[in-house]
Amino acid sequence: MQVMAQVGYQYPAAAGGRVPGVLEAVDGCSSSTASSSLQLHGGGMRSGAMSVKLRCCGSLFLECGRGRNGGRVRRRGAAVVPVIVGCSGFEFPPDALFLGFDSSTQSLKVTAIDSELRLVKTAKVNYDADLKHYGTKDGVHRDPHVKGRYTAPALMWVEALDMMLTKLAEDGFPFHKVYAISGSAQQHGSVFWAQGARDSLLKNLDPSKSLLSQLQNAFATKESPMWMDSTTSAQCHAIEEALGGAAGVTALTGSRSLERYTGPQIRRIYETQEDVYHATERVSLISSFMASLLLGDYAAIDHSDAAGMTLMDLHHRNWSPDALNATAPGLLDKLGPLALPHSIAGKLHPYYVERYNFSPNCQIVTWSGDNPCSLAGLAMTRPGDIAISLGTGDTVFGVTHDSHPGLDGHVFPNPVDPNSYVAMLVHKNGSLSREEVRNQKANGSWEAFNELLDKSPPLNEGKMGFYYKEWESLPPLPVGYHRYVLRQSPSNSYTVQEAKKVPDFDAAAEVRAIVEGQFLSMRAHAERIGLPCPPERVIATGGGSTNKHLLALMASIFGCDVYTANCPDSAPLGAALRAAHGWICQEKGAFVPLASILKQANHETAFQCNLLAKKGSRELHEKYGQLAAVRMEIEHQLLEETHPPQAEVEVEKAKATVEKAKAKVEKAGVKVEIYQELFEETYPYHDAISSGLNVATLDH
Ligand code: XUL
Repeated sequence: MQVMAQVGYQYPAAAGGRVPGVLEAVDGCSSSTASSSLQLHGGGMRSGAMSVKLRCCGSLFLECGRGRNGGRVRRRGAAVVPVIVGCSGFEFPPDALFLGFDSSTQSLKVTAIDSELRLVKTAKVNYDADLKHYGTKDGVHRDPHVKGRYTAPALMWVEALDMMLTKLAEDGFPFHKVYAISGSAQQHGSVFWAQGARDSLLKNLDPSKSLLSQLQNAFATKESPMWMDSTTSAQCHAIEEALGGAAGVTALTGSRSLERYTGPQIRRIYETQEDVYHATERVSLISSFMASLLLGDYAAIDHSDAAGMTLMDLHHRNWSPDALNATAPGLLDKLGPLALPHSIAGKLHPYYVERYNFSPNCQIVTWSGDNPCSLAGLAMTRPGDIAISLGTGDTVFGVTHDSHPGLDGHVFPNPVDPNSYVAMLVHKNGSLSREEVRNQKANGSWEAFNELLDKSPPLNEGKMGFYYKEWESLPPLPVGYHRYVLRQSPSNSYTVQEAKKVPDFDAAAEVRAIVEGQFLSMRAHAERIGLPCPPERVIATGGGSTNKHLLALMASIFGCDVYTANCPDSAPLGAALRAAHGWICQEKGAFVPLASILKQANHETAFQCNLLAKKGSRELHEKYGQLAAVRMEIEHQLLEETHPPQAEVEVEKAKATVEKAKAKVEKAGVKVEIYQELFEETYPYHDAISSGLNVATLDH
């Protein structure tokens, strides 16, 4: 087959000079086939377009760092830019079903779509309610002794899969029609597989037994660090220092090194539970962990989810040796290979064929993170749109071609288009804080909450609140509520000068303050990372997107129409679509653009969006713009007052030291409570460093 494609490309500024581009085939056609038939025009420019002629279609990588004689020029910032050449013209088998899981913070969900992209089944296992014996609250364990330490039991996720498949079987779900399965999972969380788990357990799953009963000894630690954890400031700081500071690590990996990110979490395990680290054969993300259960083997981590680890070189899409060195020794062997998000991980393990009657040809498409999968589920192919997910935490994301949007946000490869990126903001206190205010001011009722919201005027008469029930990630502020009444200037706008801090608001003002405050913060930070402002559309998703009152306010603040998707669970839906996408790419032996799959359906699909709230007046949008600027100033002040970065680092260093000492004491069989008391007493933590060491020495 001969394909002509016009390909746009960009060199990073740092690549500099006149560097001819060289195309390398990576996926879909072999290197020799591609290079022997390539004709390139336009190399040597920093950005532009070129014509590409090749005999097959597939994913290609443009390497901007080779000399004219073909020798590799190693220069700083040289990048590999994925170039996708698409195929179109295909049909899914008429009876095919595609399954998408979502192993989220609070539940395991599943969504099935048919060959016409219609939703045919959804189901859910809630961890707190259906798996009470793990004792989680909101799906997590909060360590009562270590502030900010959040974990979840890996076995709970295993049992949830057992339970989900049993549930589907009881409902008579036609497993034999499933052509491919993919999945989504909460990002950043990690699972530490024990030495030997792959060969002795995973590969030998016995269909007469549950997964749970067979994987009891599969983990080096039963408690998995997860995204809500904030105990790794010291590790983040050390990693950033090793990688050229905040700017250096962001340029390399697409994000700052953040507490919830997997690299710092692994480093903390290495520092505080060295025996666990050495007993680990493979570290999976939750996404690749769940895929491994289905595969009966270790599944690779995909490029999109890997971008949330502080370990992957975003531009070359490989593990960065510098980042690995800054994290823990021997880590490369424990991570395994990386994979393109649309790649096939392998066939479903025979365990599921025999136990549930799946087809032996059912394919596992590489799993990814929940935010990347949501982007697919919302069919976000237009760069002018942004998505806002109102969940446990709130996220804002959109498609971008800029891989360096700044320190506030995160950038990861687009899971359905390796030629673009996703820019994202994460506010940890989403519904966590909204629900707290609802419980305190509206008797736990959303109806009462909405009535109060409607009672208070737009802009809240200058009453502005900051509500952090848990440690916030953006802005990085500790638990606390802060309320201000702003002064109105003679020109009628609100200013930060003479803003008065107050202890409380009345119920209506409090309810408006939390919602306006959260949306203003999203708007201001979204603008800072280069997301469109105002966007063409906001597509709202997640649990909170069913509340029209919230969406009306969102439309006023963002200054555009707000849509919701036909199916509010965009992450498992996106995973199901990715299953279909990966399957068709495999069938065609080439990359198939997602848009052409979505275009196939000439009827209403699960991926259509509905207009829920019309944009407000332009004047109000502008006034909210001024308020957003004031909010950023106050955020800045709060950061300076409550969060001097160096003190925070000291705190975390001390915590890590104490934990390490605690682990030694535990090993020596000494009671650890004494230890904890000592730690609490020695707060603020500088002193804890020395007291921690003293106790450890004493007990030995
Ligand atoms: C993203 C993040 C959260 C989790 C929630 O960086 O930490 O959105 O993915 O599941």
